[in-house]
Amino acid sequence: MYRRESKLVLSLSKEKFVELYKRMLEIRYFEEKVFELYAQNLVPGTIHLYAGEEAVAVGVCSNLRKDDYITSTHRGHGHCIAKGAQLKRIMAEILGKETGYCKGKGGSMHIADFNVGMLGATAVVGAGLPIAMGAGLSIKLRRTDNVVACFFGDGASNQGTFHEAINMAAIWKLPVIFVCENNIYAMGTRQSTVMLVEDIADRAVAYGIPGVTVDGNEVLAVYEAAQKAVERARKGEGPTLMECKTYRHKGHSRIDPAKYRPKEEVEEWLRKDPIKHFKEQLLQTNVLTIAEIQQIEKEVLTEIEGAVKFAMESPYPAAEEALKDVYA
Ligand SMILES: Cc1ncc(C[n+]2csc(CCOP(=O)(O)OP(=O)(O)O)c2C)c(N)n1
Ligand SMILES: [Mg+2]
Repeated sequence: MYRRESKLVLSLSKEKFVELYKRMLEIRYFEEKVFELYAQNLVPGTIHLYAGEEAVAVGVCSNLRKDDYITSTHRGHGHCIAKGAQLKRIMAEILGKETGYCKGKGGSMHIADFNVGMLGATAVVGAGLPIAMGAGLSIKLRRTDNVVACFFGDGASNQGTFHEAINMAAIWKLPVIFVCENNIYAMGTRQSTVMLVEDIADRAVAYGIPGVTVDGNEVLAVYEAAQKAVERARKGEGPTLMECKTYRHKGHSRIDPAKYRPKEEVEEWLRKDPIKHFKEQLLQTNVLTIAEIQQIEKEVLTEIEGAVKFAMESPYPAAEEALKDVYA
C-alpha cells in the first residue's frame, strides 16, 4: 500500500535531517506543555493536540517555501509550527494573552500568520478545503509559482467541501496539495463505520488526479510524497490527494479520554511513534550521533520553555479591548 522512493531521501543533506527532527520535536514538546498548562487551568477553551501526527505536518511543510501557503484544522498547532509560525505567539494565543496571534481572542483553533503563509486554523470541519482551493486560484491568477498545502482529517473527507474543492482544483489545475491526515477517527467515530473505502486517496480517481497513500509515521515517506506533489503543483500540472495514515496519541480534545479505542490499538501506534522511529533511523544510519540528538533535544526544550515564559509573563487583553478587531 505504501509507496516509497528512497533515492530522493538519500540525497537529503544532514541539515535537512536535523530540520525534520527538530521541527517534529518542537511540536511534540509544545503539545506536552499545552497538555500540562491545560491541567493547571491556564488554557481558556478546549484544545486538540497534534502529538503523534508530527511527521505529517513536518514532512509536508519541509517542502514548502516561506511564501507558500497552508490551511489548517481545529488540530492546528503542529501545522503552525511546521510552517514556521512563532512558538511564543502561538503559546500566548492558547493562553489567551494579548501577545498572541489574535491578541488572545481567538485561542487554539483560530491561529493564523500570513507572514509565513499560514492562512489559518478553523473550528469548522472541512472549511480549509475551499479556502485552499481559493488560494490556489489566486496563485494561478497572479501567475506566481507558489503552492498551497491543505491539511484536513478523515472526517472532513466526508464533507461536501472536500468533493467540491478537489474537483474544482482538478479541473482548473490549481497548485494545491490536499493532505488528508487519516487518524482513523473523527471524534469517537471510527473510519470503517462511516466509509467503505479503506484508503481515502482512492477517491482521487473520481477527480482524475493522482492519489497517494503514505505511512504518516514515516517522516521521510511523507517528505518524498509531498515533494512529488509540490513539484507537480509548481509546474502547473494540478493538485494531488495525499493521504497520510496517522494516529493522535491523545483523545479528540483535551476532555476526551478516548475510551472507544482498543488498548492494543493505542499500544501498537505508540510503538510506531514517528519521532522515536525517526530518531532510531538517524542513529542507525549514522546521520546523527547520540550526542547530537541530545543536543537538539536540549535546544528544543529550552525553546519551548522560552515560549511558555513569554506567554505566562504576557498580560491578558484589557476588558475594553473585547470588541476591538472582532469584525473586519
Ligand atoms: C462542520 C462541522 N461539523 C462538526 C463539527 C464537530 N467536530 C469537531 S472536530 C470533528 C471531527 C473531525 O474529525 P477529522 O476530520 O477526522 O479530524 P481529527 O479530529 O481526527 O483530526 C467534529 C465532527 C465541526 N466542528 N464542524
Ligand atoms: Mg480524524
